[in-house]
Amino acid sequence: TETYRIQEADIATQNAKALPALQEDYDALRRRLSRNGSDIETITSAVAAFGVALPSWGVGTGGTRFARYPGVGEPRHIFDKLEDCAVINKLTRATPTVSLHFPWDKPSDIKATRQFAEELGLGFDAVNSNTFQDAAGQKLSYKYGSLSHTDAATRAQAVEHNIECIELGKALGSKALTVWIGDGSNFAGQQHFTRALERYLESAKAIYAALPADWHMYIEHKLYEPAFYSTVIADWGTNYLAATQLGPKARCLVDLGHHAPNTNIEMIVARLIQFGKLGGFHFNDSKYGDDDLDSGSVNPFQLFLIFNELVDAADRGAFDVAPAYMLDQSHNVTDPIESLMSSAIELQRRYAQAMLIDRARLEQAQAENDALMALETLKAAFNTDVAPILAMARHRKGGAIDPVGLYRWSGYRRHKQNERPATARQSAGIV
Ligand code: LRH
Ligand code: MN
Ligand code: MN
Repeated sequence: TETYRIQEADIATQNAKALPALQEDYDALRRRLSRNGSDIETITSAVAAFGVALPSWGVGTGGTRFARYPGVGEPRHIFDKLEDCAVINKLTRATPTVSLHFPWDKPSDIKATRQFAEELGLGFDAVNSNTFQDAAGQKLSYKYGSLSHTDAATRAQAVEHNIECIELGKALGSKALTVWIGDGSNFAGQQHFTRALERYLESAKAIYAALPADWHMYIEHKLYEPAFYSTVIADWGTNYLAATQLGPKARCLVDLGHHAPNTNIEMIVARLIQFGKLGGFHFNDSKYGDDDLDSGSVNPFQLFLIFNELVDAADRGAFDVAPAYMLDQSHNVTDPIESLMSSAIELQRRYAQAMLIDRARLEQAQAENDALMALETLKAAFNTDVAPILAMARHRKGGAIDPVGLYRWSGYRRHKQNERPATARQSAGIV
């Protein structure tokens, strides 16, 4: 069957209709920003250069442990997933890479996968290992842990899987491995805290030793779930210690949903930057726990404050390596393509606003302990509508001025419904 693709010509036609109004808004914003000494072109170029990796696991409809309600035309395999990721990038021009999760999206044919991605204009960001569930045919179970398991053979199996992920990543052109473990305990006394961390470190060192010279290993901490009493890498402090023990290639990954409620995540970001250990992000948003909601959908100000730290640090030349930006979301009630497009744009929005912050004024307010003026300075940037900058950056790169509008107009999902017939299992709601 024919494969439907949104055409460059479709984008050009739709953009032509939207461009006059955009140009008007952009010019007005240019004048407004220049009154405050900001050059709109500098910000537009920086936004255009911004990229965030898509999670391969995020393009299929997500679910909870209670139910999953798949949509139509869902991706069936890695090739369909890459095809969907390419749509997101084609319309937003903000998501040039994909982060794969193994064994969920383990390609059976690596060469073909890499070639298909290249044809679609996509590259690969960090590969993710999975030792938080048992894979089909696996010898030893991770029910009681993986890298920190009490049983040496189980730990070795988990190490082996991570090394295999590195090998797969090398063949795909990735440059990093993200390690998140579900290891922990559900009952007080179940696990010896110190010994469990010792075992983890020993295993993690074996993985670290297998990293190519130009790779990074991102360690992701998480407060709870699936373990509900303790987790081995529970917080950024433990994460920092582990990354420090491992060496310079090991860095901390901040998943926005992995902290206790009300934690000051932007300050954690600042601390990790200060001590050279910020590896990157899994962007998402949450109200209660690891909700994996769309970035900026619950707490956009927090996202802005995180970008404030990132822009401030970049201005100070504080990064030896740029942090890796990845989305990690679960889309239960929306079309994942729409959610991922608007989430990537949401990151660009907060990034653009963070660049608008009058840093001299902020510094002065801080020096004078003028708390109100400090907040006003941040709010002035946060309250600026930078949508014309984002749309113009997309347009100039060949993306859509209105990505969600164009996507809906294209009927992409309806085309995929025909091209990707639901299997019997899918229609029975089993997958
Ligand atoms: C754990 C996590 C981790 C996994 C992903 C699917 O909660 O954030 O990054 O790899 O979810
Ligand atoms: Mn994550
Ligand atoms: Mn998570």
